[in-house]
Amino acid sequence: MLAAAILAATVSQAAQRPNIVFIFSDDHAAHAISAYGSVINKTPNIDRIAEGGMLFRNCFVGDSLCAPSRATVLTGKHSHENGVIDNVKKFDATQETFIRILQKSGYLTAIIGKYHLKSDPVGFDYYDILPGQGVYYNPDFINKDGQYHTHGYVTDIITKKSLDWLKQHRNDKKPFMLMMQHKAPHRPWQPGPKYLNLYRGETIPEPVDLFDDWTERNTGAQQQEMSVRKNLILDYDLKIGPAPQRLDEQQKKVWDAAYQPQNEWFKSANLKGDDQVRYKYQRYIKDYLRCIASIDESVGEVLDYLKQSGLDKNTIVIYNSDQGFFLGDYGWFDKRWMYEPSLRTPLIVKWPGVTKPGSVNTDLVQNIDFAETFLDIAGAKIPSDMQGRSIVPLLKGEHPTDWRRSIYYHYYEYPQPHHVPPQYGVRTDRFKLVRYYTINEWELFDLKADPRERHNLFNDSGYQVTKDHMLQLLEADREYYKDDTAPPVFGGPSR
Ligand code: SGN
Ligand code: CA
Repeated sequence: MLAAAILAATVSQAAQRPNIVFIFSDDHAAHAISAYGSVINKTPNIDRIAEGGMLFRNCFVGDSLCAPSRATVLTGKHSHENGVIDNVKKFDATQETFIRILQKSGYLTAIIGKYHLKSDPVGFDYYDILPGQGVYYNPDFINKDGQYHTHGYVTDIITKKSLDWLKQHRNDKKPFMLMMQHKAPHRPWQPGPKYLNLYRGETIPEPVDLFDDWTERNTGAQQQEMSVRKNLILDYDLKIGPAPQRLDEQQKKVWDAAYQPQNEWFKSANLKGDDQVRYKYQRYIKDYLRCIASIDESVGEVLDYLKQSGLDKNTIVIYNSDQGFFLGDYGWFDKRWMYEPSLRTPLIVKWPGVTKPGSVNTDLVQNIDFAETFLDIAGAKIPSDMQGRSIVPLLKGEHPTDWRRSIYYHYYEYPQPHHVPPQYGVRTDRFKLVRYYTINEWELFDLKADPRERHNLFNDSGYQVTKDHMLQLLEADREYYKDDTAPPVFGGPSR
């Protein structure tokens, strides 16, 4: 009798557990989402998630790079703990992940799209992933039967696969977690046929520091290879050259019709110096935003399907990216730095009946929190060695008084690609301290007074107290997260 009652309770509890659709894009900076106040594009469908849910203004990554971020999402641990400190290392899939626990606790689990962790996905009932970085046109995929070829545009294909999977499982008894992971808007920013002419004839606003010469920054910033001026490749990045070989005849025709006239113009214009930088920025940013237009359309299709099927009532929808990106900010493309444009990542969560529609949270949240959050949502036990904290209370509108006061960051990959110096640091709601430990240089910023991080206050005597406090905080965070993979803050090379 009692056993039957317990079983009934468990079953009804299980029946109430929400589904989760985690939409994860690649390199989509928050400042290219209109809900975050983008001045360069509109994302009406991503904005719908924010209108119905909660937008996190201060969500950051622990290591602004693809594979490290993905390993962190799965494990709830910083790079040094999960082993994926760069895009070269293979993820050790024998370690514990939230998805394995979710699966064991009765969730149906699936991943579709970019995985990028080198080892086979573990903990997924279903997977259909791009090999490595994947490609935009006519991509290969890998499922349990092996690698196979597809035809079409990658964002559309991932969307169709995801919708098919949802349709197939909409009536299952088990709750599900679908990780829908896009390639876009990653380099080389190849737009889909439908959006190749978006923004034609328009001028996208330039960031204020497109012409940054980095003289006010650390010496590593002068040696990077990610500048709009010098490092964007004409044919590969800016499409000033023949159409990519992967395209079929029809796709080539549409591509050439879009790019050839401008390419002719560019050849005859003979632009020099800053004029050429401006032109490169326009070509770069328009293609990046065109890729996002496809993502936004995809989000709309998923939201529409959830609504139409009735799944929306008990499905949490999350929009996030593996890191931010420089959109000409500081004169750059790419990511990696602890600077704001690449440190921040969009996080928008719509949880029916829980998140207040149109709400905004400003607490310091990090991608080490996601695994714990998913487990909390599922009512599963959170392993004690996961390093983040569930944001479920924040989603409910609460602000725990003991919430973290700082986030920790550590980037490793050097020198290829892009020559960004290894760095670790700490950020509070107002200040940021970064150490480039291989060149032993430091930066301290007051983000309130200097949001574009141009004025290094590390040697400013007026900020001595802040500096000491931030140094203590950095050491404390390194200890708390057990990171001994770089020189210590105190007692290492001199400051
Ligand atoms: C590729 C890109 C880089 C990019 C990395 C990492 N070059 O190597 O520009 O920084 O991916 O991106 S490309 O010529 O291959 O496009 S990540 O998102 O996977 O970390
Ligand atoms: Ca990425």
